[in-house]
Amino acid sequence: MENPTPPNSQEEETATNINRRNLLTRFGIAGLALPAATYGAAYLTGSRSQQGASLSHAHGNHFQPLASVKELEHISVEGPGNPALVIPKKNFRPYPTALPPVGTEKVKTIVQEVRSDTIVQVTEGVNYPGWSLDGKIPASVIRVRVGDTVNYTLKNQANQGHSIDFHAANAPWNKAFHTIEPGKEFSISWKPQYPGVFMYHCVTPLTVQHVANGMYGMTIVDPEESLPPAREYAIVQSEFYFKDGAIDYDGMSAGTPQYVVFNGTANQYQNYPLIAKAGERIRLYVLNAGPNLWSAFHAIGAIFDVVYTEGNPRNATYGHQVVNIAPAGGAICEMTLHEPGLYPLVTHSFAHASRGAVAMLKVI
Ligand SMILES: [Cu+2]
Repeated sequence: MENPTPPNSQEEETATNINRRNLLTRFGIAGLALPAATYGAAYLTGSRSQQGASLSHAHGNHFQPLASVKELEHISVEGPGNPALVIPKKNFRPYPTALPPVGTEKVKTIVQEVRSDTIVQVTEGVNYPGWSLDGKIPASVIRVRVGDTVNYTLKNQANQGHSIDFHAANAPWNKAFHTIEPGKEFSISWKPQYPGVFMYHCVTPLTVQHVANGMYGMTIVDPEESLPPAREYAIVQSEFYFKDGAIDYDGMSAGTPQYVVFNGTANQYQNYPLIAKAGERIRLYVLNAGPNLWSAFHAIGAIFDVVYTEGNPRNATYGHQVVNIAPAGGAICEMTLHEPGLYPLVTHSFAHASRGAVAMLKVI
């Protein structure tokens, strides 16, 4: 597959990241890469074999075996997304949607570095001057398990104060989520108690500005006993307020974005569809980072046979045509599709979908 520039222009990208991407590309699985280096080295090294293991590991499930990575070649497709917002394949690399395995370590050590110089390519010719928690927008998926100990450090390399707010943690705001001045760092240790799909973000005032500028990511807390294997993808819906080449602060306050996107870039998965094999279990981890709009998450041509509200398996409901996800809300949406074809994923608030929140799911 092509290996052009990353979706978020990350000039500060480390040699480790670049080498790792080359390695993954060589094995043809760059699209399945753990997005970024914020997990410790233990997460990065061996992730290829762990990925394979996570896809084939049996938990007594009755689902059809999952397709191998090699079968999932990226293919361009025509789709219902606004054609004006579809980025050509040339010089673009989609934000990875596949997930890191949760890992067996009981202690998860995570270090993130705040940046104020993270450019995200929202669509062709629109480069948003964002802020980020780890050099990418959205920030990397953090995946832990109930009962783990999470040792997290935030280093503020930006030129103003920032902070961290883990929705997956029980921690007092005034102690855990206070603003860290430039050049300083802050560490917090917490234990996930509830499984789910949670938001983490900067909470420094004006928070709408810090979130709209890109300071958010998804935390997945796996239950103590893993869910059965599935083709897993992560999707973060969010908004960008950018008009005439400048940040639209009025729109930010009014909640009228120019772009509504999945994983930072409008319609990027039209050229790089998410792939699943007919008959295999598809599990979508969905977070609505907002900061302002609701998501009416829907798969065109498909019904989610089970949805775990907030990503907690105890919140199972069945047969969803649409999933209502509030700003900061999360969900796990599962389905098994038996007929090959295209199943676009959208927010069914079509005014927002037409601003970029369309992803193509291709069943082969
Ligand atoms: Cu911030």
